[in-house]
Amino acid sequence: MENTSTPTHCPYCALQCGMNITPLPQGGVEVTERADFPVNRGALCGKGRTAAEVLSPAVRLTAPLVRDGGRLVEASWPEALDRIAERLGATRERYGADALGVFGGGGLTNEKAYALGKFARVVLGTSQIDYNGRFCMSSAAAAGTRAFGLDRGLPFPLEDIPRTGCVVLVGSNLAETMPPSLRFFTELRENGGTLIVVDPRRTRTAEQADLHLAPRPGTDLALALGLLHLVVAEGRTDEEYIRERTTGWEEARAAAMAHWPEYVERITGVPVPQLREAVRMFCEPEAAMVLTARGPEQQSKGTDTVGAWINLCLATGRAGRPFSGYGCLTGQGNGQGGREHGQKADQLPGYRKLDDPAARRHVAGVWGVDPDSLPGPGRSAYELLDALGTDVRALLLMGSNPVVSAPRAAHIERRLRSLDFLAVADVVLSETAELADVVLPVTQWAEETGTTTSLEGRVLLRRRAVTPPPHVRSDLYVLHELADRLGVEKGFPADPEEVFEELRRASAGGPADYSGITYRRLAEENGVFWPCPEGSGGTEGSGGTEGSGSGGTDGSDGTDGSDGADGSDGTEGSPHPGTPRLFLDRFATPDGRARFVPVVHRATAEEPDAEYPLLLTTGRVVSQYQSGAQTRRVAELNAAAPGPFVELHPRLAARLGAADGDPVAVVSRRGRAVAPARITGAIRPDTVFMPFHWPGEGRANTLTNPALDPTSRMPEFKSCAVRVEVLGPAD
Ligand SMILES: Nc1nc2c(c(=O)[nH]1)N[C@H]1C(S)=C(S)[C@@H](COP(=O)(O)OP(=O)(O)OC[C@H]3O[C@@H](n4cnc5c(=O)[nH]c(N)nc54)[C@H](O)[C@@H]3O)O[C@H]1N2
Ligand SMILES: Nc1nc2c(c(=O)[nH]1)N[C@H]1C(S)=C(S)[C@@H](COP(=O)(O)OP(=O)(O)OC[C@H]3O[C@@H](n4cnc5c(=O)[nH]c(N)nc54)[C@H](O)[C@@H]3O)O[C@H]1N2
Ligand code: SF4
Ligand SMILES: [Mo]
Repeated sequence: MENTSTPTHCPYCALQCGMNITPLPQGGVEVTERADFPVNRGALCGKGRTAAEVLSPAVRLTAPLVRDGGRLVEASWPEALDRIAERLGATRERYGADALGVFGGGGLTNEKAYALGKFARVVLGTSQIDYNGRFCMSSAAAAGTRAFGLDRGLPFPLEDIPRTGCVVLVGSNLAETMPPSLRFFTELRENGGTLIVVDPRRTRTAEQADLHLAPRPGTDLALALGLLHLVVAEGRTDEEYIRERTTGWEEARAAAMAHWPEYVERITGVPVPQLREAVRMFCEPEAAMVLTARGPEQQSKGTDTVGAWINLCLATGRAGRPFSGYGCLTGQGNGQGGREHGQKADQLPGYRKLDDPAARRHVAGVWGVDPDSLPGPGRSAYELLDALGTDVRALLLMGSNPVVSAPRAAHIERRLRSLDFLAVADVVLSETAELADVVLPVTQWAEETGTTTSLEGRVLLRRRAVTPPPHVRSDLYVLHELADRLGVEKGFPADPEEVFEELRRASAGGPADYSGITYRRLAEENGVFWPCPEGSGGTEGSGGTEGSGSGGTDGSDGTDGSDGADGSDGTEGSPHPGTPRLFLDRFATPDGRARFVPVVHRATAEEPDAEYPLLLTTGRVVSQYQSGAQTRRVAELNAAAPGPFVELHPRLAARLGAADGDPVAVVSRRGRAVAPARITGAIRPDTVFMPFHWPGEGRANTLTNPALDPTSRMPEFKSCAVRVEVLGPAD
C-alpha cells in the first residue's frame, strides 16, 4: 500500500480537496490533485500542493520533549506520558477535576475530536473542554440551529451554486481562503446568475462580483435588516412560503421595519441605490442563496447578524427549496465534524446537547458509564483560556496554537505561562508548544487514517499513505496511553476505525447521525453526506431532511454512480444514501417550520473615538494558514507571504504621512503591533486590515477585542478601535 499512489484529502481547509499521495523512490512524497473529487475537480491551492513539505523531519517534531531546568529536552514516550498522567492526576487530586482543562481543534479528525471529548468527560471527569471552532463558525452554528433546528454549514453541495440565480457572499474572501471553490461562482455567472460580495475590502473575491457592497466592519446586521426593510417595502416577500414554512414573521418584520434605508446607509456607509440594486438582484431570480463566512460571524453580535441574513432568506422563500438557501462556509479541515462529536463545552457526540437528559443516557450507555457521572457544560474557548492559571491549573492542548490565534493574545499568552502544567500534542513546535511542560510529536494527515466532514457536510476518508518517522505517534495513541495511565483501560482504542465504529453508535439518532456510514462506504463513495442513519434509505429519523440522493445529473457525486438512483427509495435493508440536501420537505424544528428571529442593529463592542479613531479588521492571505504553525515552515509559501502588513487607504496614509512599506504601529486598548504599511485603494479609509498568521511584533491578535457574542461566545475578531502611528524609517 505504501509504494503506490493513495487517494486522500488535504490537511488544511474545509474544502478538503481530493489529492493523491505518491511516495517517491528517492524519499519524500509527491502530492497531485485528484480529478475525480467533485469539490476541487483537479485543482489545489498552493498550500495543498506543498502540504507534504511539513512531513519532513527537518521542520517537525520528531521526539517527545519535556521541560527540564527551564528547557525543553528530548525524552522517551513513556517518560513524557508518565509525566503528563502524573501531573494531571496530582492536579485533580489537589484541586478537583474542573482544574483540568482540555483544548481541541477543528483540524482534528472526527475520531480524534470524539475521543478527546470522551477523554475529558470519562477519564478526567472535567467540564472544562472547548476548542478553536468557537473562534471560527460558532455564530453561524448558533443562528442555524435557532432558525432551522440543525446546523450543517452548507445544506446543499457546492455543485448547486452554479444552478442558482444569485449568491450573496457575506464576508468571505474565498478567492484566497478556498481558491478552487471560486470556479463554482465563475460558473454561476457564466450561467447568467449574479454574485454580490459584502466586504469592507475590495478583495480578490469582491473583484469577481457583479455588485460589491463595502460596509464598515461590524455593520452587517444593519445591512441585512435594511435589505429586509426594502424587500417588505417593495412587496417582494413570499407570503405563501412565510405562511406555510415559517413562524415568527410578524415580530421579525416589525424589528426590520425600524431600519430605514437612509438610516442603514448612515450606519454601514453603503449607499441606498446599492441597497436597492442588491434587493433587485437577490429577489428577481427564481432561486438565490446567502453564504456567510468569518466577516459577519466573528462579531460580538455574530449570531444575530447571521440571523438577520437568514431572515432575509426566509422572507423571500429562499431556504429549503432547490438551489436556494442560507449556508455558512465553514473554515477548518474538519470544522464541520469537529463541531459535532463532543469537543465543544456543551456537547455530546452526534451534535447532542450535554444538558439533555436523554442525550446523556444514550451516550453514557455507549460509553458504559453512569449518566450522572458525566460533567455538565463548561466554559467557552476564550473564557477557558482566560481562566488558565486561576481555577484551571493544567491544560492538555491538541490542534490549536492560541498564542497566535486567540484574541487579546498577549494576555492569553500570560495565562498559558501561569499554568501549573501544560501539555501540547502537535506536529510542529508551535508558539504554544514552546510554552509547554511536555510536547508530544504526533502524526499528520498523510501518516494516519481518519475521517473529516467537509464544509458541505460530506464525510470523507483520509487514508494513511506514508510511514511516519520512528518516534512520532498518533493523537489517538496519546489518549489511549493517558487513559490507561489514569486508570481507564478500555474505551480508548488507538485504531481510528474502531473509534469510528463507536462514534457511529454514539451519534445514532442524534442530529448529526453517522450510524449508516462505514469506512468501506467512504472508500467506495467519495464521501457520504450526514445525516445518514443506519439501515433504511427512508427519510424517517433525519429531522426534516431529504434522503433521496444528490439528484445530481452529472454524476459528479461519486465515481461509481452509487448516489441517487440505486438506494434512495426507502426500501428496508438498502443503505441510507446520505443527505446532500437538507430541509427540502421540512426544517429540523419540532413543527418542521423555520423560525424567524426578531433582531435589531447594535454597535460593535468598541466603536472608534478620539483616542482610537480607526477600526481594525483581521483575516487571511492565500499563502498562509491560520496561526501559520504549518505553512510558515514551507519555503514557497513564506516567499509568497513573508510577514504581516497593515492595509491603509491612500487617503489615510497621506493623512498619517505613511509611505508604502513604512513600519507602522497599530495600537488598541490591548496592545501594540508593528508591521509595514501596505497602501491600497481596496480598503475603506476608516478601516485598517491585518492578517493574523504571524507571532511576535506583528501579531494582529495582540490588538483584537475578546468581547463575546452572548449566544455563541464568539470573540469580535473582525472589529476593534485602533490608532495608527507612523514610525520613522530609523525606528
Ligand atoms: N489561505 C487560507 N485559507 C484558509 C484559512 C487560512 O488561514 N488561510 N483558514 C481557513 C479557516 S479556519 C477559515 S475560518 C476560513 C475563513 O475564510 P474567510 O471568511 O474567507 O476569511 P477571512 O479572511 O477571515 O475573512 C473574510 C473577509 O471578511 C472581511 N471582513 C472583515 N470584517 C468584516 C465585516 O465586518 N463584515 C464583512 N461582511 N466582512 C468583513 C475581510 O475583509 C475578509 O476579506 O478560511 C479557511 N481557509
Ligand atoms: N485576528 C484573528 N484571529 C483569528 C481569526 C481571524 O479571522 N482573525 N480566525 C480564527 C479562526 S476562524 C480559527 S479556525 C483559529 C485558528 O487558529 P488555531 O487554532 O491556532 O489553528 P491552527 O493554526 O490551524 O493551529 C493548529 C495547530 O495544531 C497543529 N495540528 C495540525 N493538525 C494536527 C493534528 O492532527 N493533531 C494535533 N495534535 N495537532 C495538529 C498545527 O501544527 C498547529 O500548531 O484562529 C482564529 N483567530
Ligand atoms: S483550498 Fe483548502 S483543501 Fe483545497 S488545497 Fe487549498 S487548503 Fe487544501
Ligand atoms: Mo476558522
